[in-house]
Amino acid sequence: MHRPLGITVSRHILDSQRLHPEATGALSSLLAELIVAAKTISAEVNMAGLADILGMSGKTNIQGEDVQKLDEFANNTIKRRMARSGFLCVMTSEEEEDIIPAAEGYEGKYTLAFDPLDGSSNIDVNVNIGTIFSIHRRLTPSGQGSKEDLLQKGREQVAAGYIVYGSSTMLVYTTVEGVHGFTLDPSVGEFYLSHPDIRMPDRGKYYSTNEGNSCRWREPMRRYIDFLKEEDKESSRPRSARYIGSLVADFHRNLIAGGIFLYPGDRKSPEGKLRLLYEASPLAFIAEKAGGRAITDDGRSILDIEPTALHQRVPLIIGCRQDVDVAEEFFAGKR
Ligand code: AHM
Ligand code: MG
Repeated sequence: MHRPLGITVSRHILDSQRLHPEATGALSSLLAELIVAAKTISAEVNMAGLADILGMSGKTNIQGEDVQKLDEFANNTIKRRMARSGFLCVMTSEEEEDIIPAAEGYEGKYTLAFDPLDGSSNIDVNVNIGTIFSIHRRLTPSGQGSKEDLLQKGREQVAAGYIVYGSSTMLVYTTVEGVHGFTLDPSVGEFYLSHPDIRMPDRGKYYSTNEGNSCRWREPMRRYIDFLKEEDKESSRPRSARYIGSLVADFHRNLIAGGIFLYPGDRKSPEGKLRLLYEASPLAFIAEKAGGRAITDDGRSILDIEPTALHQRVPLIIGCRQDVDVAEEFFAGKR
């Protein structure tokens, strides 16, 4: 088969680095290590379901290795690889209560917040899941990093991205130079540039929210969703509902095809469900770089929130700019 000469993600990262003569290459190398972890997770995700068949009683596989749950596998893969990458001082993961310091002697100048496998309810049922990451420059001067290094505003991110394990595996990342998407060719084991310079449409076709929670929603959310379902040709309503229940997959669809995702606070969970540091903040960074917006249900910009805890939750409204603007008016009581 003839394969076109594609731009690999490593080539792309190095080319972006060239635009910054002052860059040391540490961020590029960090991303390269993270991408190896992502490919390892992708391979394991593709084997999901076979583990029980190939393994003995689900505990060990035919190589005699322990069969781990996928989210545990993803967490260990990123944590172990990145702790010795030499580019990080500290990490935080959705799967770990405390900070994860870099291995002694391997401390570097960046921090990493990650959700190893997001969309946990979809893991065992062969529906799209993803990995999300957020990178900041450290604040403390040297040695192993601390919580303080991780509790930084989203606006200060130096890079953010996600990997969606879908009908194919895709990586989407941004540094300062726009948002770019890469698709994994599993036969070569390389991510190739497939979606250069992604821009979100100004207005979308879809809305994504868990309507099963509507009995707990506050008034503005109910009214906004009702509004999206009304018929009005000029404003492209009614909108279509699409909800996978994996933030990465729902966000990815809205990024490419256009839409809005909402997980507001409600009567049961005033702060919503999603986590600021490794879910909302990196996706907000990507959304803004692609021309979209991300706010809370009281109109604060997600990227300007000062985090106070590693696993803090935040109400999230994210998507196409005009759609978020209209939602904001509803939540502010202006409509
Ligand atoms: P998780 O981190 O346990 O996977 O939870 C986060 C997920 C998101 O991917 C998704 O947007 C949301 O939870 C779905 O929640 P719900 O099942 O309440 O609709
Ligand atoms: Mg998650």
